[in-house]
Amino acid sequence: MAEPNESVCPYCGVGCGIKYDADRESAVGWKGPVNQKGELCPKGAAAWDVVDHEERLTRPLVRVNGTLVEATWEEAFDRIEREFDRIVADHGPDSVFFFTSSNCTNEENYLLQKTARKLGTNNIDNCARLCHSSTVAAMGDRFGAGAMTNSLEDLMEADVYLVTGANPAEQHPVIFRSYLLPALKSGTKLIHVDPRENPTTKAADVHLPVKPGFDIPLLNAMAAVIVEEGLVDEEFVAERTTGFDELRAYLAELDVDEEADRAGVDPEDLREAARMYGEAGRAAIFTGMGMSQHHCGTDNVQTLINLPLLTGNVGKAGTGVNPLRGQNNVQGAGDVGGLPNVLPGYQQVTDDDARAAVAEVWGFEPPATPGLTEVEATHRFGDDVRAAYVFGENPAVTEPNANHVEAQFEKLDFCVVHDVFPTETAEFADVVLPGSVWAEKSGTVTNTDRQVIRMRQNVEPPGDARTDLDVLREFAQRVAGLDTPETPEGVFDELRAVSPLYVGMSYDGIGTGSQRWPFPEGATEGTAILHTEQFETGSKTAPLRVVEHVDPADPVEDDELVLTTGRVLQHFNSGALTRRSGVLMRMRGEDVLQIHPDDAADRDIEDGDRVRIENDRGTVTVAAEVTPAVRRGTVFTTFHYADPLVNKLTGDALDPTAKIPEYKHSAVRVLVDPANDD
Ligand SMILES: Nc1nc2c(c(=O)[nH]1)N[C@H]1C(S)=C(S)[C@@H](COP(=O)(O)OP(=O)(O)OC[C@H]3O[C@@H](n4cnc5c(=O)[nH]c(N)nc54)[C@H](O)[C@@H]3O)O[C@H]1N2
Ligand SMILES: Nc1nc2c(c(=O)[nH]1)N[C@H]1C(S)=C(S)[C@@H](COP(=O)(O)OP(=O)(O)OC[C@H]3O[C@@H](n4cnc5c(=O)[nH]c(N)nc54)[C@H](O)[C@@H]3O)O[C@H]1N2
Ligand code: SF4
Ligand SMILES: [Mo]
Repeated sequence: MAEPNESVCPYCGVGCGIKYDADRESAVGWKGPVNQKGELCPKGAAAWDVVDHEERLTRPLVRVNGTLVEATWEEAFDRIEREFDRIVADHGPDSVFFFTSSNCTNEENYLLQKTARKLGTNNIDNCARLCHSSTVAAMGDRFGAGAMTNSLEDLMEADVYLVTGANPAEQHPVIFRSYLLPALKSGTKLIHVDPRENPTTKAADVHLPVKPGFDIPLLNAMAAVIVEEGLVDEEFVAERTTGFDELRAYLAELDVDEEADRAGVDPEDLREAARMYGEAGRAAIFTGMGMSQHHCGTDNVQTLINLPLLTGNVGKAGTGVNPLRGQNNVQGAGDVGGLPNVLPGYQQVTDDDARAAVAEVWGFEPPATPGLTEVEATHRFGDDVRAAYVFGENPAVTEPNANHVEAQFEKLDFCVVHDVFPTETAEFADVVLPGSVWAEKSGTVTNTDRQVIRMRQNVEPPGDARTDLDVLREFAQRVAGLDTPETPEGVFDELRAVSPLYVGMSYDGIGTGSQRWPFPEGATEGTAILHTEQFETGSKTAPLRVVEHVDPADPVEDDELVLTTGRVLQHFNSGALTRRSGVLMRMRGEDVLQIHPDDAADRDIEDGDRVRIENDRGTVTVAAEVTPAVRRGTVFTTFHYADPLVNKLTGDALDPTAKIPEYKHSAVRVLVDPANDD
């Protein structure tokens, strides 16, 4: 079988339509609900490379005398069943932790979270924890929903974009090219807040090169200018917010110049940005990892949310707060309950009525105590957590403080990795289960602007590999005695029955288009713009909040620089897929450290030199790219490579509310690698 059926790109949250093209023996775009002209970025265009790759896992593996050897499915599942039974009997269900996958479908994630809950634990989390959990916490608190407030289409109507801590030109390329750039060409202005100049900055009218970790002073200063210069939407503030007097009093005490200085930006540029945002008829915010991935990530977004509330920029076209989501289904993995504190549709596990409603459909009641988050769980491996099921995630590369993560994985009694490649995490597995990639499965994913889109199978999985849904169904049956619907459509129907957000959708109705949540029962379509009359909290008003700056977790000594990490266009996250694509590796084969010319000169570093980046947690070596694009005092690398494993340098600090790691601020020493002289 090789059929060019409409599927969805396995990479980012844009959710472009792709399918196999037999003539070209490659992936091509189809006219999807987002990539309406069939356009793809280089990653999507190279996505076939991973389907027929020679390193694909094609047989189950089990560890025998320390080595992973090929096994039958029967042997692999017998081992899993025995070990899970034993560990749960000895230590209880909360000794097991499930990593569910933001790279996989709603149906797959739904089944795995249901399995965990049948087993008696809420210990299930996904990469959203590492990504936008802080954004979701702040937006949930203020607006009652953590997702994009607006749709890509209506966002084209904005007069001003404020893009902070995000680089959509590289990370959400089809959104950037097909939605933002056309708007910019027809007059929309762009403010970019980022410590680096990158391809997004090239399109910007104002660039604020914020010091990593100092977004709160910057945003407070912008709010102060808005109040000081009379740019507040008084009618909106009166009708739709609370807490204005307190915030105004706080902002009146702030010295804008001092706060701009603290944030490391020019006060006049900051004032200009604040005026642009405050004077716009419609101003829209896009927010990314530069905001969310700090130990004050929730506070960062709390501060950000004051801007639209002060200026009336929420609840109408071309406005709002729009987190650009990560993987093709990170939105969905959370929507369907792949989180330790919520059931499908973000119903709290602590809510008796929600649990009872779910129990009506499931026939059993999920546990009432929230589970562990992903990094918290890793920190407890070998302690109260004894076993892990890792589905479509590569935490050995992507969790912070990688040397520590490695030591923790070694402490597990039992570890299952369910992936498509022999990843760095699979090195710690006792059993490896070969799953299916995008072209080999069917189901639905939910993209960044809440559109549920269908994936359709193009080819069979290779060798003995099985579709992920099939693997998860047998896992559910073996470890939890759970019978599950056979088809993705069957699972989707059950999901709708328990999730108020998806209840009005239908698999057929989605077709080759999309349906957007919230989609209430009996509605003819989903809701594009949230919070129009009232907020999703159910209240007409949302609170304004006073937020104080919090210093980054790592103190920075005089001879140290601040390492901030992120992404490039050609690679994706741990690189498990993109490092295996010949095309993408030819475009960008290795990592570099961006360093400012003055910082380089201070250290006798020349462009292209091998440099050592080190701190108490680890050392990595990369080539230096000496460039004024990165601000002085800050250096930047990606985390896409297993070598150099940049996460050896990032720390264990977590946001107290959302438990997101501080990937965007680590103190490091940078020096010329002595090996340069060899
Ligand atoms: N090509 C590509 N696309 C991807 C991915 C990928 O790996 N590669 N991953 C996907 C995933 S999972 C995600 S979550 C999204 C993430 O998409 P983005 O949020 O755009 O990703 P990042 O590059 O991590 O961070 C964005 C920017 O934050 C800046 N930054 C660093 N520190 C700070 C700070 O303290 N304050 C501010 N304001 N900015 C700061 C960085 O310089 C960087 O340019 O991308 C998705 N799309
Ligand atoms: N330093 C630093 N670290 C970071 C970040 C950062 O900005 N800086 N960003 C963080 C963020 S936002 C994120 S989201 C995480 C990402 O962290 P991860 O989710 O761990 O990274 P991925 O590379 O997306 O991992 C996906 C895994 O799923 C597998 N996979 C892909 N498709 C399928 C499929 O269809 N089926 C199955 N079974 N497996 C599949 C891949 O082979 C791969 O092993 O990294 C975090 N780590
Ligand atoms: S923009 Fe995102 S979804 Fe679209 S082709 Fe590129 S990686 Fe895939
Ligand atoms: Mo992410």
